[in-house]
Amino acid sequence: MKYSEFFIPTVKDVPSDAEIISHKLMIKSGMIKQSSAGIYSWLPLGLKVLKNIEQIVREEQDNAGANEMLMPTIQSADLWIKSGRYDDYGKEMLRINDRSGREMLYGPTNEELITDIFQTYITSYRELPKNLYHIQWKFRDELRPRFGVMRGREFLMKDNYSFDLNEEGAKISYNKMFKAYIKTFLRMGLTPISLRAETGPIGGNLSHEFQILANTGESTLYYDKELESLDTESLDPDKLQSYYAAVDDQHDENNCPIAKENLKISKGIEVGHVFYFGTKYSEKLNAYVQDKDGKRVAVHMGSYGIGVSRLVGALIEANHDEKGIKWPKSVAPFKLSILNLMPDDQNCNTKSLEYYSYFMDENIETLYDDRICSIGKKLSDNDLIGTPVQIIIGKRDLAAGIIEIKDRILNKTEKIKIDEVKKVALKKLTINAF
Ligand code: 5CA
Repeated sequence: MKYSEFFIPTVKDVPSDAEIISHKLMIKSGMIKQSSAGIYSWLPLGLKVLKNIEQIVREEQDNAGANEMLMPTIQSADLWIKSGRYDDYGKEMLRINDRSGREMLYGPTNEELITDIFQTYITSYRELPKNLYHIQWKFRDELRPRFGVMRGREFLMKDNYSFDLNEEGAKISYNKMFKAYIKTFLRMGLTPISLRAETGPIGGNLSHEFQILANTGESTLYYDKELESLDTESLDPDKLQSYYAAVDDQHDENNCPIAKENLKISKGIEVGHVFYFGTKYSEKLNAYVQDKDGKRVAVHMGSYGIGVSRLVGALIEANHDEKGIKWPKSVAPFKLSILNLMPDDQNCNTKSLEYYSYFMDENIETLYDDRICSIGKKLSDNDLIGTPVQIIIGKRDLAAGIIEIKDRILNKTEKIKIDEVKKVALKKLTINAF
């Protein structure tokens, strides 16, 4: 993509209600525009990141055997009346009447709808277990939408639902998702910390939340330092769940079960939440199957959420400096920027275009900064939007056979010989996943 053809409306000033760094940087870098409180338009750069995150979430769901589908955003009130949550949800639920006066709502989550779909088609234990998910916009009329996309009213969530014959099976499904979540966040270069959690309006008696570490996070986490050094190859959910981890209001210094030298204290942001709630919805919504003995039993269910749009903000909270965003490679909107510092110079143009077509052919998403603007603006814009690897082509260096390569994550620039540029850049783009 040529920068001159791309729509990146970077701005200098941010509105005063942008309190936290990710919100400020998303507005500054032209990723989002607020439409009304807690509701945003995703501009091209923001959408690219959202889609990259969504794709990692999708791949790990698919790897764990979940089936992707798509349920509507607008639901009928009927099922919610049956489950008893139509009243419980209160003002957080956006209620709508259609032209015939039927009560509808903008889904805040999908336990009811999915249970109804399940019970329509599945009647035998032989068809279990099943795990279905979708990535769809949700609406919760939060009292205080704030922190940009981190606590929106409209937000993108991946939510899935597991169906098993009994508690034992449900725990296996729960642990499969647990593992998929850790893998998902590790692939984004994040450090996930899993904690036992309250079930809230979703219900049930087993629940974990997943926080990612970020110095600017809202929660304070106390946890066993082992949780920081996970090996993707040998993840054991039962073992992970046995480590100590607590948020500040659960942690009691005098009753902490682990030694002080093993305890870490860091700030975190909740990005995922998983629940096992037994037969709470299946009984009310008639999701029964026949077991081996021909007996009708209510299925055991779990639900699992990842805040896909919240992750965009959370990733920025975990990866930024005073110049802007430092995207991990796996989610970066562009992996590589080519900065042509002298677009009116024939040599700079020829070299830039050569690299641009080379890296595009290598399937590397590249932003070619061909704009006629000051060198300072070019450097600062590419740092702001956080491209992890940047090739900087200047007239004088080029004449001396030299080109600069910048590693935005380490904030290091090196001058290298022209004939090594492709090799060095490719290496930087492919070593470690992030
Ligand atoms: N039905 C369950 C799991 S599928 C559920 O709704 N769980 S939840 O309420 O904990 O939400 C799941 C995830 O969605 C949260 O961990 C969070 O990352 C994200 N989320 C929740 N509320 C918001 C919000 N207002 N803005 C942005 N993301 C949100």
